[in-house]
Amino acid sequence: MAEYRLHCFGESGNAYKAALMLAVSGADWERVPVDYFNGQTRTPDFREEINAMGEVPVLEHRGRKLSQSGVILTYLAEQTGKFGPRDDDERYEILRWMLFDNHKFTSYYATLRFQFGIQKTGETAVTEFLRTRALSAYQIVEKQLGDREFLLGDRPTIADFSLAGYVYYPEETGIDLGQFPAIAGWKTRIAALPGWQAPYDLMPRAQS
Ligand SMILES: N[C@@H](CCC(=O)N[C@@H](CS)C(=O)NCC(=O)O)C(=O)O
Repeated sequence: MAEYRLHCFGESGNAYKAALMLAVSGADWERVPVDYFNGQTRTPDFREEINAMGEVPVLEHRGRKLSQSGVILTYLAEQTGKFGPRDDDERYEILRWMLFDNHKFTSYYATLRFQFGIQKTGETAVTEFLRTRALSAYQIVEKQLGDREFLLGDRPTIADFSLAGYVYYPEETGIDLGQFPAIAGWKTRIAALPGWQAPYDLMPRAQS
């Protein structure tokens, strides 16, 4: 058995955050596929045995079961000694960006992509609202990356992997990403890290 086991499915960008960290830090890990589209995360078994919150990612390591991508990224940085903070200021800065990501950058964009790009709802009042909120979060990240290679400066950290969760997915959101050149450059720099792979190459798709 591999050292780390990640419960995941390909369409989950939150799981991709953890998978990406495992990949670029060269960890020994394996995927445990979760059948999200047939309701596995909503079953009593999953909630009792894997995660009471009914979500992926879940990371298993040496008897621990961890959920929430921010917790998993923090844990992996500590375990591997890679991509973590170098001092307290960086620790708070990483936490700040990961909280912003979970609340605004990932959540609106991921929900928009799920509705518009996967469920194919077409344009609705909800997708319009989500796109407005996602665009606002993208503009904030665009500004942050305007004079930096990565979120904290000249080296990648787990904050970058958190915000990178959904940016490589191909599904349509109705957002023209061409208006965010700094984010495009940042994506290219992350994709150049040894071990980087795109989401559907790193994790099995739940939907065929
Ligand atoms: N804040 C959580 C979000 C996790 C999350 O939303 N996971 C989704 C997949 S991307 C999920 O498993 N949803 C299951 C469900 O809603 O039934 C994290 O960062 O890990």
